[in-house]
Amino acid sequence: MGDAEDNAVDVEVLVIGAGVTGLYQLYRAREDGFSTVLLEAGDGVGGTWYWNRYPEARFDSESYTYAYVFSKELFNEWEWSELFAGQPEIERYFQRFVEMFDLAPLIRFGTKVTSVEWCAEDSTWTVSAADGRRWRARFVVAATGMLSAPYFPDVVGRDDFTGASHHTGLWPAEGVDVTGKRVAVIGTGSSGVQVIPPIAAEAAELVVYQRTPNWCTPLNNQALSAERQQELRDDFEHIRQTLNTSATGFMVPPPERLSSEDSPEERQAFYETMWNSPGFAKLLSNYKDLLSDATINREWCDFIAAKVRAIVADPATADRLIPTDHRYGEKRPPFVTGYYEVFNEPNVSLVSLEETPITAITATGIETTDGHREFDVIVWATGFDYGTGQLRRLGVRGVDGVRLEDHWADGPLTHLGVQSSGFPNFFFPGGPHGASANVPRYNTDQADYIADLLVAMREQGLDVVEVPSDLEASFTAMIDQLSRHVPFTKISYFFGSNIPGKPVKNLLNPGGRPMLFTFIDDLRNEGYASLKLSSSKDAES
Ligand code: N01
Repeated sequence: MGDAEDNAVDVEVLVIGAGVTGLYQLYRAREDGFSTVLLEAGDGVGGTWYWNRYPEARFDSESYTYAYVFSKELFNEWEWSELFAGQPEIERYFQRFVEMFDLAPLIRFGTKVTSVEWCAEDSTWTVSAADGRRWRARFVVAATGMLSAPYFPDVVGRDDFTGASHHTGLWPAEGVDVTGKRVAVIGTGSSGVQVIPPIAAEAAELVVYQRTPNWCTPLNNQALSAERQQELRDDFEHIRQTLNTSATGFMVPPPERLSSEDSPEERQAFYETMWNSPGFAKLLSNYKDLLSDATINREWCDFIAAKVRAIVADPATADRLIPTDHRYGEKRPPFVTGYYEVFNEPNVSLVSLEETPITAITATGIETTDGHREFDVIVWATGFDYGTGQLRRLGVRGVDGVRLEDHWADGPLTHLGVQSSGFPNFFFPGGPHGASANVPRYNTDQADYIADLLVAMREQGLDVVEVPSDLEASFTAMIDQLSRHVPFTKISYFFGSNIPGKPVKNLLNPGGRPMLFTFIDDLRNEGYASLKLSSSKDAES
């Protein structure tokens, strides 16, 4: 690589982001013998589990299905205390991973990347941080996360509020004291419905500002006993095999029955079993035709609605908590613990923003068309600029200075959800056209693909990989084509529709893991011939 007269540090593989994907990519790069460094804006590891440290932030994938499974030693050593672990335990897990594999010397914390610029002369990327440090990297892997650019609605007066104001995705490390305070939570997605019960338990008054409700069902968390821990260890090879190969990346058994195989009474009993099952089982182990048969989906929704009405004492509040704009599975369903129950507490009330929209945030509170209320704390549980949010803000400038955000002006264009044309040697596992599966499983599939590709190139004496534009076009067209048949509808943030002005395009790969595996296998078998591989020495000569 070129001279370091500009004080840039030379490195072969530069990873951005110390979340589940970036840490694994760093590990692979080091194991594969590349010089490598990881730049992280925060002061600790965990990515989404570093930033989302609000009370009761926790997994809704079973803990051991989210964890790394490449290392039996780590799997055996780590004891998850709960089926769905909470944020502090998850953060500790990633710290232990870094410690066990001695990755800390390779991580630069407090390093906010501000630009990533391609230099055609020597086929390297110059990566700059906010404090002026620079690196010159052969390969850049931007593992910046899909839920990492917090979204604040553009509400009049948002900055005028003089009390404490926090987004769930940027929760302060020192916590937020809500004891005896008047608190507003805006937003009732997965984050909102997790943070509402613990706040309700501490606050003098909690007002939940809900735009539209979700189909929430119980998480059904439980402690993992010593016996269960041992069973998991004994079952490691099976767990690893299933998590590495299954379509969903979960251990949850797939659906067994069509709804038509059961009588109406049997279906109600089955729904009760589903209601009492852990996490995503309600989606993944439900009737085979749950998402394809509108009548059955309605029946399951009616079952949930009846549960809500049985839990929530005030019928008008219960009605407001029951969705009317989407069926089950058309948006990513949240899983809850004691959520509906809090609306029976005297200090908790619900405001429907469909009935009385917010008109302004003031210095002292929130004004809706129904009047003004004063608060000490406002919690913004208003979600994220999914998939492309962080990548579009990274200052990526490819061949001829083309900006990634311009290349994606009408929606992301990708190959395998890991590369874009005109951005050689730039990868974004966990970015757009990514996981419709258990996220760490899908993202580490992509990280392995990238790592294997770099090794294969090195073996051939090559070090530059570009995606031909026709390959990117055909992959993106296939995503758009398959998107006509997905359960998630355009009101889901998976289509970007929660962000004003964002192109409404599917940000997931509807073909999921099976399709990803097929593409990767084909590329591997053909020696990556569909990609444009070359040597940086050719560019220099
Ligand atoms: O974000 P969301 P999230 N005025 O976009 C509302 C993962 N996650 O942070 O539905 C008022 O789902 C918006 O209303 P509406 C998980 O993948 C996992 O909660 O658009 N309200 C909605 O209620 C999840 O899906 C866990 O009508 C406004 C909320 O804000 C993803 O993160 C836990 C508004 C945003 O909900 C995102 O969840 C937490 C406005 N202008 C999160 N704009 C686990 O358990 C938006 N809203 C692992």
